[in-house]
Amino acid sequence: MSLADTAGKIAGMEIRGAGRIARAAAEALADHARTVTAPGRDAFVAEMQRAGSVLCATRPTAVSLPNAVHFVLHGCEAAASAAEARESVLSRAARFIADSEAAIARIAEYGARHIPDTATLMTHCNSEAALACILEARRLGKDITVYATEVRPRNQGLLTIRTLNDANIPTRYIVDSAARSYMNEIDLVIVGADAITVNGAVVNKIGTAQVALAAHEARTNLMVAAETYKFAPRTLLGELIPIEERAGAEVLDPAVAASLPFVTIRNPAFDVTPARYVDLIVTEKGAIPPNLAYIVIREYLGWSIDEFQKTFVIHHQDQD
Ligand code: RI2
Repeated sequence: MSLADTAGKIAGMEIRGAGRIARAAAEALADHARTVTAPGRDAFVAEMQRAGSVLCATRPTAVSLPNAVHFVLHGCEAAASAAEARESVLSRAARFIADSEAAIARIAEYGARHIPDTATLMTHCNSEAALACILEARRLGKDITVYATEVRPRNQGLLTIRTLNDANIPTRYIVDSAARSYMNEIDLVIVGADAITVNGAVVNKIGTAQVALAAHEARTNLMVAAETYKFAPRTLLGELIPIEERAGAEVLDPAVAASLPFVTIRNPAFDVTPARYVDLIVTEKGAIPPNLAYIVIREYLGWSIDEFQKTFVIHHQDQD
């Protein structure tokens, strides 16, 4: 698939889910490296960096996207020739994709351990990582029932209930606003993440923060399933994760909207759940409490505060 095709499909959410868009970006960079005809090393590297920027610009919130691009292009600049740079891109893209798939399997294994033998769960949106934990728990013979939300406006809940149904898991499909009404019946909420900040705040599908607040109030635990490449190094010095706002037409028919000149539609795709409402983050390296997010950024993504202080201006904001 061409770079423009992949970028268009990610922007239009034909390819969606933070992990899937990261793998699609890695694959697009590899395809681009195979086909690009830049004259010489410098031109090749510049073209690959341009391609990386095009992909990163498609969806601003999921940090898996820039992390994947950073991983695949890392070392490209140090290559002695265009051929060497191309080889580096191809092998790192293949490694990212394989590692990402292996990470999901590991998260499933670790996450399932935190699901009780008999449990009523709630999930919001359609997270590959969160569902992997639920499916693994079921595979282990646990007695699971899942409440899955609808997820307005894109209805990703439909994808979730199909997957759960195919696994013969009893599922209750509810509108987003019913989350609190059922929370007292829920043993554990499991969601994915598009980004996790250094202070352990979780950026995920719009509505996650409300579900988390309801869970907190009902004393129900909330577990986040997220690969380490969902952690956001740029938040080390206080930089905020941008929240993507999508077209109003996803929420309201444009013809209806046009008849309401005083009404403006707001359609943020994500919200931020503060770390204090998150009990556990399950990564492929193990489960951590949210306040250990910095360790993941330092140990597994290889970013230290020193490196950042050399690169970025220090901000003094906190995302939470
Ligand atoms: P996995 C999705 O974003 C949802 O917010 C989901 O919770 C998150 O990515 C993580 O998904 P969208 O693309 O990577 O539907 O766990 O906006 O699949």
